[in-house]
Amino acid sequence: MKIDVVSIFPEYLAGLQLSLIGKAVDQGLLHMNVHDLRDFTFDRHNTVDDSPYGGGAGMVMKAEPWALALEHILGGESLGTTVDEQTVTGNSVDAESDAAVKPILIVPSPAGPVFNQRIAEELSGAEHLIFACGRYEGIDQRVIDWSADHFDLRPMSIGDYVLNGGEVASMVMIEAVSRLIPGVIGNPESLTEESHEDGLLEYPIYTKPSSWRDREVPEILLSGNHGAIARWRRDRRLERTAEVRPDLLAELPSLDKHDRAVVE
Ligand code: 6GU
Repeated sequence: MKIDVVSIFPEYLAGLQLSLIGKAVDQGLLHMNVHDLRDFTFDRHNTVDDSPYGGGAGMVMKAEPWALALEHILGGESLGTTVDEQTVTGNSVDAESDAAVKPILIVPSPAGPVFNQRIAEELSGAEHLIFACGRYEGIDQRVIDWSADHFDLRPMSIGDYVLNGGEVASMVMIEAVSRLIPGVIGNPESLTEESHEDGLLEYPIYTKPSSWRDREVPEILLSGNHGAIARWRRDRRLERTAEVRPDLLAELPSLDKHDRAVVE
């Protein structure tokens, strides 16, 4: 997968070179490029913002630097990307077709639909993601509208609160997406029993010692009875989800009799 990020604070994204994502880049599983929006300005002060038409507080990011930055990224697009190379974008186009697929342009914004694990899974199948990190009050709407002709445009929020810019939100989404790319996480089994993977929160976990400051590990986990352990873990997931995220339970496909007895 190729990921491009455009920001006026490219140093923000340096953290992505650490840990698992940095390793995925080193291994060639992920190609990441961070671009400085100011490199696409030509005045003495590298101006990227101006006051809003119609008045109001704050500043608006100018359209032209964004268009030039995005065109620069498109210029590096390999020709002949085919639909069947981009597997999970939801496009139902004939797999034989070699019509080029538009790169996905994610515009972090508290005004977008809320990012979640389903969207992370969908995006993890894409060939090329671009994150346009806005600052100030946002980006001139005309370059957003223009971009829809060239990109699969995805405004995206990471939750119902306000950040100062799209950088941290982009890092959140990049981490959630890239860890789902095959090979990025060493043991793929660790992806299967996580919170949000199947709509339930995860079960509590323990390691040695079995007794710590008079607190014992639940006895069943020491029993070696794998069936009973699996049932216990599912019960704890159901309990925890019912307690802290009843909204998630409501979205699950119907529970069986045992599951229902646990959450009621
Ligand atoms: Cl994606 N951007 C900003 N600036 N604030 C946010 C957000 C994104 N998601 C929640 N709040």
